[in-house]
Amino acid sequence: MAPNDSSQTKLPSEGVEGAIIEKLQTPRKFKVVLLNDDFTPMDFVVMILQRFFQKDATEAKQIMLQVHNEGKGVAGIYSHEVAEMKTMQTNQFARMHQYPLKAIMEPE
Ligand code: TYC
Repeated sequence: MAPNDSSQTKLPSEGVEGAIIEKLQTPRKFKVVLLNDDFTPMDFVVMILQRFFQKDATEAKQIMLQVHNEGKGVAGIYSHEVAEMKTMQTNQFARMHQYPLKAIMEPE
């Protein structure tokens, strides 16, 4: 074979190696999950969902009620960087208002 013959070289997207490379390069998504508590007012949670997660009033209320009734609910799904920012904004804003509301990140 000539030194530079690439006819047998697999492209990164081919074969097992390609599948592994593709998997390694796939950016993971993260859920921002709101947790229920007994003290944070419902309207405050709805406001958070509108302000930080761009939900309209109807969807924000649905998500809030799901958290209230089932213990947790997904506020949104984002890249790691964006999910981290929204989680921190939510927790900081809740703390600033002295409510125990907590947001956590979970791999999708
Ligand atoms: N359970 C709260 C109440 O009854 C409302 C609430 C909803 C709190 C969602 C937190 O993430 C939450 N006032």
